[in-house]
Amino acid sequence: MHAKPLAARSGTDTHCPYCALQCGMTLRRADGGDEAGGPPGLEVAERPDFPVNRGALCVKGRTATEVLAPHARLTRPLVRRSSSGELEPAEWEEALDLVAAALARTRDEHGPDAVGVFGGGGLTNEKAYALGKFARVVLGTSQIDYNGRFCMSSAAAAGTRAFGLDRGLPFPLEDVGRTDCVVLVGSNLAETMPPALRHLTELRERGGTLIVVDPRRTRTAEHADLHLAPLPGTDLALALGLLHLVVAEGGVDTGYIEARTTGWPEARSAAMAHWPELVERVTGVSVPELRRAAKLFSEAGNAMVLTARGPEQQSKGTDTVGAWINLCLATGRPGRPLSGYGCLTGQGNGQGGREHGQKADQLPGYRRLDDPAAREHVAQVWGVDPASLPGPGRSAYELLDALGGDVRTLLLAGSNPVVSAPHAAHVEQRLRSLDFLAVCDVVLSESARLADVVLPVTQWAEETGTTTNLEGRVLLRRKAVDPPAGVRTDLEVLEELAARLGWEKGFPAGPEEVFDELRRASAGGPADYSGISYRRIAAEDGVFWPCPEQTGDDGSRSPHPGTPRLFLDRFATPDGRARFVPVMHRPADEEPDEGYPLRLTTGRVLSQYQSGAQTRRVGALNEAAPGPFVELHPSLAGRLGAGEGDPLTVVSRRGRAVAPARITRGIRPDTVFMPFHWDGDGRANSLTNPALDPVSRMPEFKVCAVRVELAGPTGP
Ligand SMILES: Nc1nc2c(c(=O)[nH]1)N[C@H]1C(S)=C(S)[C@@H](COP(=O)(O)OP(=O)(O)OC[C@H]3O[C@@H](n4cnc5c(=O)[nH]c(N)nc54)[C@H](O)[C@@H]3O)O[C@H]1N2
Ligand SMILES: Nc1nc2c(c(=O)[nH]1)N[C@H]1C(S)=C(S)[C@@H](COP(=O)(O)OP(=O)(O)OC[C@H]3O[C@@H](n4cnc5c(=O)[nH]c(N)nc54)[C@H](O)[C@@H]3O)O[C@H]1N2
Ligand code: SF4
Ligand SMILES: [Mo]
Repeated sequence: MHAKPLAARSGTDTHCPYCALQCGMTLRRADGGDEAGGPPGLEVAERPDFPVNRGALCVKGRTATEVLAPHARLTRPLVRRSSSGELEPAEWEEALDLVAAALARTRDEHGPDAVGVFGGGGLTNEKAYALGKFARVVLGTSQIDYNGRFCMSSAAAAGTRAFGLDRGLPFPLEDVGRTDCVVLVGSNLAETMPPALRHLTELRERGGTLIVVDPRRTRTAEHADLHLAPLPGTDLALALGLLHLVVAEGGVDTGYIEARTTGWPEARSAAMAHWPELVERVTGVSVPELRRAAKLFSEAGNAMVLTARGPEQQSKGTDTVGAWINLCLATGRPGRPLSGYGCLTGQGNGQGGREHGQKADQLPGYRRLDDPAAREHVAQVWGVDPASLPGPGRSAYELLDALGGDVRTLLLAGSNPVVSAPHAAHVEQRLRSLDFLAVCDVVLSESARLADVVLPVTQWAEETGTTTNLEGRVLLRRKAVDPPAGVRTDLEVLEELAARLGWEKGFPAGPEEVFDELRRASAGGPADYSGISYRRIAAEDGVFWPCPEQTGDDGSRSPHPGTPRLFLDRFATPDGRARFVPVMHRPADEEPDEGYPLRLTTGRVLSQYQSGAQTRRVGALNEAAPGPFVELHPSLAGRLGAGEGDPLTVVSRRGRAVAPARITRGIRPDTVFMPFHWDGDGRANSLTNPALDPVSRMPEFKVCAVRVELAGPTGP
């Protein structure tokens, strides 16, 4: 059965299903029907008026409608029947009954904490909110977390520690083009957010300076005035070394420090212990390069540091981001126009997905689950006793690690951990050891293949919902096409399960109705959405949170304008001052040794998205990026006797992976890189280290010790 577009010739304005840029696009009925590559009759058109991408789209966005096509996706529930052991098509009633029965059985036999829920930062705000509420009030479990823990949690923790509030960018992306110096730390946005490159081009055309910090000479680094290539896992030392030099050369903004911060003496002492020569030894970045970077940054009129997964996905990610924030504070950047620190969040709703309660320690509105006032407020919106709400649960990797132990049944929606979790072979085995696994997905992902029941859900263009992009701008994704018969929305699935589990208060399944409840639940919290409505988002092309609902003394309501720029008057700490946190460099959890002499780092390529569950189903994307590879320097390739394309075996303490060599001078000779988008022999996460950051519980995806060998002709 073919999807039927709702869109008229003029089209439906909406946003891309993939990354945190949430590029604006228009979905239109195509005259050519199938020729557009999507479901018959739907094509992606530019939407130049949306300010974030100004019409530009990357290849993933342009081909996104292909995943809507019936052959690419699930259109019927699947059930594993004991007779065959295989997943077989089933009716919705049977599938939902089986899931509800398994959830109830585990809860009754082992207690509510034996039921786990795992969500995703790609889910809309409405879904993330409903999933968190479902876990806390219907199941009564504390065991919920989500893949955002693997994404930006270290930056979130550091931002909260320093500024009292975490919003990816505290300013609109357009400000990046108008500042004077940008330091991009561990972001390859030329591949991961290509339209954002426009803002960097604008910066350089205006005479501004771009500094890129990345162990590889990436497509992004090629645009830089200065490229620093530290050893993976040493950004903390690098940032401290730069701060040392700024202090030594008199670049500190003492007036700002006195007026707007606390804790400088301790942070200063910590930085002064990191001499440039020491930092050169630790990072491999030369003292002259360090000096040049420190000078460019401290002498620029306005300046920004933007971090992404490079420095964050480390077992010291929180302190590492903290060190970059200290550099910004010492030079008087945050809370000043066209200046400051920001994190480039990753997933489509990477920002909103971390605000509304699918995180282990959190209630909607970015409230803390261990805050009595927050519990009181949210319990009142949900119509339950605050004492009935569970406490904080485990972080994502810890939850996956507990599967088959004290967590016996899992509901998974919006993630594919068999490919994307660290130490993936272990995670796969944990998933297999569950009493029951239920997966909601749009495709039969590698994780869904392990399920007892798979529930096929609608996607992106087939449903309405809100996402919050990397700027904290709340956006409306509009429905443009009817879903195929046989799929339901995640919200409908939760409503049905809640009813079967005896929840009598009703579980709203209409997105706007859920959003209205979310607004009330978020009111008064750090991420206050109460003044935002679907109507307003549509009229204003997005509204920045916090946006409280304003009521005058006479009861009259005036709309709050939203908050594009945070911290201009005060920070969100109790005393309004930003906090310096003293941090010291420490090694990676696993440093190279004789048996594992190299560092492996991992990341992304332009044409695949995350675990590849969606993009590996799109022809043009597979042609551009058909499979995994091991990037290595010619000198290392020479030592191994490896030529371009030769199969290499990469071995870590957790496992091995095999992929062809890709030889390039753009990587350090002591480091190899693998993208993580594939399952099977070339799965990068067979190798990665699940060592966790003590504060954010982020795993160390960006550095582990490996050895590399030429794979024999008969394979590993
Ligand atoms: N094409 C594509 N785009 C995406 C995604 C995708 O899967 N594919 N995913 C989206 C998501 S969820 C996210 S989180 C973002 C991620 O966006 P990015 O953070 O830009 O992506 P990565 O490739 O993971 O990492 C960025 C860079 O960090 C470098 N790096 C590795 N180790 C270190 C280190 O120790 N220090 C420093 N400074 N750098 C290091 C890598 O060489 C890499 O070039 O992309 C989003 N956009
Ligand atoms: N080695 C290594 N590993 C990494 C990283 C790295 O840099 N290196 N990066 C980490 C990061 S930053 C991230 S964000 C994770 C991401 O990794 P995953 O969590 O695996 O993310 P996706 O591949 O986007 O998985 C999303 C799944 O949800 C499905 N889906 C999409 N939309 C919906 C929806 O609306 N409802 C439901 N129910 N399902 C939906 C998709 O089809 C897909 O199967 O990977 C992490 N893993
Ligand atoms: S940059 Fe991100 S949001 Fe924009 S089109 Fe590409 S994947 Fe979609
Ligand atoms: Mo991410």
